[in-house]
Amino acid sequence: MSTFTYEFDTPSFKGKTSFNTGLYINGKWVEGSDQTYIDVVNPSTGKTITKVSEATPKDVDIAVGAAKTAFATTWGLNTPGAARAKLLAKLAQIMEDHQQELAALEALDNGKTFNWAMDVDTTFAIDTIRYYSGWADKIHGQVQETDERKLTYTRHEPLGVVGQIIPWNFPLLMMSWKIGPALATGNCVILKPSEFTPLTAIRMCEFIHEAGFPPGSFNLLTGYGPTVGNAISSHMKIEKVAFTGSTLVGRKIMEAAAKSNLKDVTLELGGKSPNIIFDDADLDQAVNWAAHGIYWNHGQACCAGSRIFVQSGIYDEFLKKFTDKTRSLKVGDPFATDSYQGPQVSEIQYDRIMDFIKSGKEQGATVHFGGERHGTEGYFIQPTIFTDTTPDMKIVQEEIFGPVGVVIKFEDDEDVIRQANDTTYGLASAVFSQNINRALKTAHRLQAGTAWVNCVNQLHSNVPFGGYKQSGIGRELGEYALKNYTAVKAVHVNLGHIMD
Ligand code: TXE
Repeated sequence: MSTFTYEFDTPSFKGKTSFNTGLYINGKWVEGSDQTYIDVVNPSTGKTITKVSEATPKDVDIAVGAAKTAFATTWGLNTPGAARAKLLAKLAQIMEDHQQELAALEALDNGKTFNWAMDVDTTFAIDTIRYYSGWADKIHGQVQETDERKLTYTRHEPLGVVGQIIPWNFPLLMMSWKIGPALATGNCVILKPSEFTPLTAIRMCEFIHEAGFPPGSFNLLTGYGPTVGNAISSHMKIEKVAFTGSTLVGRKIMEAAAKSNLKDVTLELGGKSPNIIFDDADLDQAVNWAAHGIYWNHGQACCAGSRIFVQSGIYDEFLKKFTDKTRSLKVGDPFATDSYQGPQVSEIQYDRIMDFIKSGKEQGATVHFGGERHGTEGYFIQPTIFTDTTPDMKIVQEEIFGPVGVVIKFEDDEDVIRQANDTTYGLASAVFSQNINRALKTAHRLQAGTAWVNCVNQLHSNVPFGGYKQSGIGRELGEYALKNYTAVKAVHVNLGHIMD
């Protein structure tokens, strides 16, 4: 079994990490059954950091077997909620004890800045596990009044073995959003992280092991989508698959689920979120939030406010201030203490974004700022502003998933609501106005699972998150996510109803 050892000697963090890079199945670290490996690349340099085991469909079968045994013996309904709560709380504590190490791994593997990984990814991930620890002993059904000769009640039971497939933009955070509610409700998990960013998930296996989760209750398979991801989605003994990623793959997962055992599916997919700035907004605040909306996490956020609609009366002033703000954001080494933006996650994503920028230019939009590679090494892209767009352009319609925003002028409330809703996506939206009536009316009319008023990118463990339209199915976080991992059983007890 290979070990990954790395000495961080950076301005943000000094310290060492060392852990097994195998698959984690049935409480043990094992090699993939074909003994093949995946290269993990540092996006800041384009160089390979390490190799991790590659799982195969055969390993999915092995993990499902272990998970089913755990569900029938040591986990599921065999473990009281209070015991599950304790394990999750312990896991949160171990994560907190290693928070800097997790943040450093995230910065190394994903390219996000260490500061953001500390303030958002790791803090929020720990919070999410702790939040669901609190739910584990509060999963209860209802008693229904039917007839005095009957007792009727519901139980919210775990589904069994659930598959979870996550992306690379918030590796640890997406893992916590997935495993928190699944383990709290007593399901056994088979998780596949993105092949681009497996390191924090692998490190988490040691924490899960140390916390004392029974073997088979949590299993990690590092591998590729078309092989391992597809084997999970089409497995006959996996009762549910939860996915975060592209709309294209979301469709494939639903199809695989339908063609196999009709497993339950929840999807958190892409977005092209509108960020609406009315002429009565606090302009300086709107500028700062809008920059955060599109540039945060290098634009690699499904809820990124990538279509910035600005009312005509303030358009010129907004654009000037927004450009100044964009210029002030430092792009560079994720471990430098003053970096705001690191590299895009991979060469593939870098190429995809540069192709979008090219298409914007070819279709006649104006590159108002940026639009080029930053530096000569790694996958850095300048924060970019497009203006003079038309609604049919690719950069207006499609998710770019990079630090590229389009600024669009609008005339009045009706005009902007029509344009904002003119998309196949519906994940998030934002409205800036000092007029509360106008702000709330607009928020209510936007077709999106989240509406932010005078802010963007606000997420909390106890607030649901998910999409309208082709941005997904189901809600993560909060009490709502528990529904994704429980089946409702109605129990009817005869207390004296005599059958003649
Ligand atoms: O995502 P994929 P990619 C969007 C974003 C980005 C685009 C492509 O627009 O530019 O998707 O990114 C696994 N069966 N988002 O190609 O492929 C894969 O291994 C089962 C939005 O990297 O969707 C990984 O674990 N699984 C987004 C996961 O799916 C499969 C986050 C996500 O990868 C599979 C990421 C298959 N056939 C990208 N093929 C968000 N909503 O936050 C791949 N996978």
